[in-house]
Amino acid sequence: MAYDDDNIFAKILRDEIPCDKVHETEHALAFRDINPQTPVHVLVIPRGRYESMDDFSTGASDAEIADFIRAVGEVARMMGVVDDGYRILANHGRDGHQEVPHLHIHIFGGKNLGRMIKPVDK
Ligand code: DGP
Repeated sequence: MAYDDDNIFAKILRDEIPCDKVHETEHALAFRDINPQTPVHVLVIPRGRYESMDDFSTGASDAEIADFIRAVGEVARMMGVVDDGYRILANHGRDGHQEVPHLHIHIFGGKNLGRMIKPVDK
């Protein structure tokens, strides 16, 4: 599927809509989620036009991947959640309930997050 240049995170990257920025690097941008699920809820996105981990993992350069992953770790340190713990999560596609078609890693923290995934009916 072609990348949608009108998705909300593409607009944030182009400064067409505002965000509560917490960190930026050459290849990544981090900002607070508009609808936080936990006391700390930050999204880290690559600057490149990648829909999800699928095309990012195949199409991004080593420099983009390294910078992006390092940015995730740096944001967790900046948010002060390393000692108590945090969770990272990236949704892909329909079953993953991905809403915004631009790769984003959620960083959740600031409270006990419970177990990873609720059991669901098969
Ligand atoms: P996902 O289901 O993984 O695609 O989650 C998308 C997240 O993006 C969701 O937690 C809400 C957040 N979000 C959606 N629109 C905006 C926006 O305009 N600004 C910010 N900061 N976050 C947004």
